[in-house]
Amino acid sequence: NTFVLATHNQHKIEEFNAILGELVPGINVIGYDGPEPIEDGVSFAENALIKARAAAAHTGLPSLSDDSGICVDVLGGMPGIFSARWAGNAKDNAANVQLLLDQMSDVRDSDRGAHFTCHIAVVIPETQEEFVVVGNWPGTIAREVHGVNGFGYDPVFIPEGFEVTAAILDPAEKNKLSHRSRALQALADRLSS
Ligand code: ITT
Repeated sequence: NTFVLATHNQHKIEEFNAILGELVPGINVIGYDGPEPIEDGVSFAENALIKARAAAAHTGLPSLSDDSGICVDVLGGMPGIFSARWAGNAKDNAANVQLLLDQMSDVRDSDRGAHFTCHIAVVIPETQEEFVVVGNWPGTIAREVHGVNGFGYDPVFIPEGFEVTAAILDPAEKNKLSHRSRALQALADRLSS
């Protein structure tokens, strides 16, 4: 029941642990600091598989990965798989968020729809089994940043049914509703069947 989680994003690790602990009792998720593969897939699913396969090959253990991002309707689904490096540099999240706000500055309220997506790949070396589960979280893009919780685009994402951004929500509340929690729910269903 031990899985390697192939991510270098500490926020994802924290959310995985918070969500999975409640969902799949007894599951043990350990970190992975092996080489980072080049994510040159053309879809979230491909990139998730690239990361999980690399961790499985490196460790020989059942491996999980999370490829996620924000897809904005009026931008044809972008930033999408480029979410982590939308402004060119993966380390500069503030620049990514600001660029998105700038691109949306003339977009009216009714056209600001978006969703977060999370694709989780599972690779089990022993059985050569591979699959991908998906979770989406619909909402809209705010006009300015609000809140300090979460990470990434949370300060500009207003989840459907709310009037505040995901970065204002309590982390426990985000973890009940988010794309990551929906994908992990699908994973739990799959693992228990
Ligand atoms: P790993 O590849 O090491 O897992 P990464 O951060 O580079 O980490 P991705 O390529 O999947 O991962 O990029 C995901 C980006 O999408 C992330 O950096 C955020 O900008 C955004 N994102 C994903 N989930 C998010 C969430 O729950 N809240 C806010 N932004 C999120």
